Amino acid sequence: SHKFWDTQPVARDALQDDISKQLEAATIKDEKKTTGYIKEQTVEEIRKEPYPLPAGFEWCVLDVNNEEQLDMMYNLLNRNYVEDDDNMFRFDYSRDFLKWAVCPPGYKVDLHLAVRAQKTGKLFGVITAIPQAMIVDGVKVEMVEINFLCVHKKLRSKRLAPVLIKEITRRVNLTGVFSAVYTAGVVLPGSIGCARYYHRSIQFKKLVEVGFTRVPNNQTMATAVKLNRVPAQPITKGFRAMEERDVVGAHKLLMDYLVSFKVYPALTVDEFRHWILPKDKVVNSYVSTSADGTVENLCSFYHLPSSCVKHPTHSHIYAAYSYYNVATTVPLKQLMNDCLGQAKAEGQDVFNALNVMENDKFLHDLRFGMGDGNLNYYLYNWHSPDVQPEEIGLVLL
Ligand code: NHW
Ligand code: EN5
Repeated sequence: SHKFWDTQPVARDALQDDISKQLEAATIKDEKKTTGYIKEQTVEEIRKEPYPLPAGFEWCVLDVNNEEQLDMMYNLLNRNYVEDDDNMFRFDYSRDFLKWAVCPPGYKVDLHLAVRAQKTGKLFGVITAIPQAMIVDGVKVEMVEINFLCVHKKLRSKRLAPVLIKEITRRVNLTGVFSAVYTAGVVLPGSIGCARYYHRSIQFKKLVEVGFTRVPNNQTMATAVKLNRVPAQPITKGFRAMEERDVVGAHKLLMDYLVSFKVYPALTVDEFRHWILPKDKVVNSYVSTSADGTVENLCSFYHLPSSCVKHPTHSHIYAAYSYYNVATTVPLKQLMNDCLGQAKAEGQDVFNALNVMENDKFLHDLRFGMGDGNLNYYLYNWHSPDVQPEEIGLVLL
């Protein structure tokens, strides 16, 4: 059982709880609707005072445009954030990445929440929320995306995470938003679907050295290195880095594509511009257009290195993560092979992708292998039918 999650408005196991009971009559008038609030609330009934913290700690917000505060957030995450199952690698989101990730159009500093020691000011916990409208089974809902929940290793298992979650919920509720979306490697109540991580080696030898992958039994290092070569030059005609002049067309291309999924973000042009325009060492995107400039193909990846926790010589693995891709005039496989070449040119050691959207169409043929990690997708206070990975049109950072 879950002492905290059992008190929260998230989908219960269908066996435990009747779906109809979770859908408040006020939201679901149409019997055929499969999606709606689990608990209806108004801003007026939300508590006005912050939740209490254990003695010696206080709430603060992080202004990531202030170098000192950005450093504090960076350091907490760099030392205490997500690791793989064997504690060999730990995500090392860069400072520029963090700024980009938490400051999309409409962000609120108040939702970059942290816990610090009263005396020293040292950070012990963080959680962030950014606004994002989502489409769930055809219904548009104002939500926030939750990310970067982290408690310092020295303060683990003391129930600080539920306090962070309750306080960010309260602050989000005060902005008139009552639902959220998030992903996690761990299984918790409220999951709507589960995706798998796949990995494509780019610097095969290094990945073996750090223990990220191994030489298959039937191969030598030399043959494995050869098999993992990627083309230096893109094959897709007119393939180039995306620019401002492509934004409106690429936005339309992506949104027209995303309608075919059961869960996806309702991106405005400004949000799309923020998330997709190339940013050095943060996000790369590429397009190809017809003669008149119509964007026909789009691919993108973000940069998320991991520190090698124990390795004596290699400090990091540089990983590109597949982001949003749409192919209309070439096979998706070809577009993604070109994308792999760009990731290599950008100095990446590995290209990671989830089996969401149509990624299954290229994973096998482009030599991706299944990783040992899962990614569970969650909704808070929004009922949704379960979704298969290929029905998910959302990639969170
Ligand atoms: S997932 C990455 C989460 N971060 C990490 O894994 C970093 C390394 N780990 C830690 O820092 C991406 C700690 O282990 C954390 C837990 C802080 C994870 N999500 O304080 P206690 C995100 O950021 C539950 C949600 O003693 P701890 C998404 C756990 O089940 N809940 O544990 C974040 C238990 O509850 P239960 C999680 O190890 C989404 C309780 O926490 C969780 O010291 C957040 C134990 O607390 C997780 N990843 O700290 C939800 N991991 O009921 C947002 C554990 O089982 C919800 N727990 O007893 C929406 C809010 C906004 C709504 C707006 C309308
Ligand atoms: C919230 N926005 O476990 C995100 N990564 O597979 C937070 N494994 O890198 C949620 N264990 O399989 C994050 N190599 C959840 C993921 C947490 C990190 C994580 C996994 C994903 C990962 C690697 C390294 C494993 C090291 C030992 C992995 C094998 C790849 C190889 C490719 C070729 C065919 C054989 C397998």
